[in-house]
Amino acid sequence: MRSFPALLVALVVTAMPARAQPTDAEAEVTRIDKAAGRVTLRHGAIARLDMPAMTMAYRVADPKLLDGVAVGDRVRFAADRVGGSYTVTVLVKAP
Ligand SMILES: [Cu+2]
Repeated sequence: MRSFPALLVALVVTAMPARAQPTDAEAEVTRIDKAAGRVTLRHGAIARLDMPAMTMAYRVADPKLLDGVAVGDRVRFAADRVGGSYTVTVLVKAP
């Protein structure tokens, strides 16, 4: 059996879930709108974004971030301002 071409290996590695990335705050998911790529989070203070605790809707950088996440789940997340919209870039279930 032939070994995988290097390009295929590179594609597979790129498609694998990212390693544990730093998160900014813990939150509770209060609403998910997968079609619109939005999630509403009741979150704690986010020092890096100078944002107090609140409930707000975020865009998600990738709809796949919403896979396996349900309303009521405790999550940890990271967000950034992308094109003027607060956007969730990392979303994982809280341990
Ligand atoms: Cu907020």
